[in-house]
Amino acid sequence: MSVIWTRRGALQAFAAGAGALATPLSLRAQSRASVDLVLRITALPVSLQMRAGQETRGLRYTGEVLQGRHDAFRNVPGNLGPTLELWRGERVRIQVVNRTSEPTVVHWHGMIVPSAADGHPHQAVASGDSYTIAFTVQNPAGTYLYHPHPHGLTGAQTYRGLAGLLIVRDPAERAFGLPPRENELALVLQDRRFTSENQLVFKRSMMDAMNGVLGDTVLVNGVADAAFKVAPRAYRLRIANVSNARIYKLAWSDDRPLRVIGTDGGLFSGSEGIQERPYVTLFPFQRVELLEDFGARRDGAEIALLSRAFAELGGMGGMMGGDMMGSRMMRGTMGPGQGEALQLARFTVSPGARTRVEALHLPPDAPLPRAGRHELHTQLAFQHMRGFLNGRSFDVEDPTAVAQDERLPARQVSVWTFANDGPGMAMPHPMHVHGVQFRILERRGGDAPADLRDGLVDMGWHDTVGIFPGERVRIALEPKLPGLFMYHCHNLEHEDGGMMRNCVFEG
Ligand SMILES: [Cu+2]
Repeated sequence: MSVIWTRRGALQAFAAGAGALATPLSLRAQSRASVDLVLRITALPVSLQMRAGQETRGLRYTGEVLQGRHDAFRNVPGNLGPTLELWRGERVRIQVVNRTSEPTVVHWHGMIVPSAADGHPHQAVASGDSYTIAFTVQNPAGTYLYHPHPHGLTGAQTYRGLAGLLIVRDPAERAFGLPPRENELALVLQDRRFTSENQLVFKRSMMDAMNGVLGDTVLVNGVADAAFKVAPRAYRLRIANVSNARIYKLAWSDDRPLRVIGTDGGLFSGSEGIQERPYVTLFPFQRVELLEDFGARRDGAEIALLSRAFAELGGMGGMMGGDMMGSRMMRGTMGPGQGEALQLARFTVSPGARTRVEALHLPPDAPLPRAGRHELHTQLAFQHMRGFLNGRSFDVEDPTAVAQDERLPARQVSVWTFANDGPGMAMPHPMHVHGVQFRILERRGGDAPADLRDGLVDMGWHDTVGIFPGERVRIALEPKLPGLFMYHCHNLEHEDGGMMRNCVFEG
């Protein structure tokens, strides 16, 4: 007997169970052979309009629905993969087709998926090949990503256009008082450098390999000079930093504070509430969700989302003076620097009737692990153009190698300390752990820079945490699925430079 799993059925199951896997066991057993969605994602070369003038050559993901909901993919205008929208509890099968000229593999960033589906570099397939993975969507509603993860090629492939948003939705969100779908905007931020013929400029100097590749043009959803017309209403803004190395200091041009309602792993709980920040510090591959009331501005108002200037953070810029002078000097000789002021997107408020902004009713608190019996400690270092985690780099000869201090139990809370105090060059490192969402317990030592500190959003659930030079950050994590996963710096040039290791969740 086959069970037909309709959206309506899923909604009822959620209403009754309020959990990710509310399907009764018997039903799950009966329907094991079937899936809700069968998708195909193809990575391929493209040539398209990314800014005024000539077309730009790059790469891109395309998406097709082979079976199930036809609204699973939403196309994005520029050089960015389609947005994949999944419902919590859906069982998904995805065929990944590699039509690029290099090996590649897709990682489902922030998603709790089995090790076999995670997109580890050793799972990369050659040009012309394909592979298929399957998972059940366990994550809470939130803003996640998919992007390539072949060792040594992640930076170049992502830079050339292989990346996309993955939005998880949950019927339970309807009770939260969030803006409706038509008042929701996703903004994927990527900085790029172009030649005068509009071609992408990737790594071209030692500086790029050390600091990570930075651009002077910010693409939003794959296009330059992004502009949006918005209604005078409250919007849910999902902002994802999908830049190889750039840290953004997000702010509104009219200096209104940012109202943060969620992070990498979804929405805040009721007691965390709305967090107001004068600006938000967003490291590579972190996401943040904002509740922005454009109705608080006058009709026709023009405002911009900016990245404000901040001082260089160690690295080569820091060595050359660590000030704006040094940064400007570098720009002239070596390309754009970290911490430069940039305009990201413009918003024009359409005239119209203001509606009262609904009060938010965020979900109850998720249990917050504060301590774990198992402790891990990893020292971060960047030296001689390579990244190190406890003195080790990713081992290309033995890509599934795991050391004793990289093993932790599944289904138990562990506390993992990342200490950015290793030998070599002092620089910030956004650390990412696959297969989990974690809590940030504390930051100690090496104060976060004064001009970025107030923009840190450390509450909520995260899969990537920015760690400043000299800092020790402790996180608590409770892996749900056992198996081989990874942890690494998400500055893509650091990751490709070996600052990546395996970890095993045992159980
Ligand atoms: Cu790094």
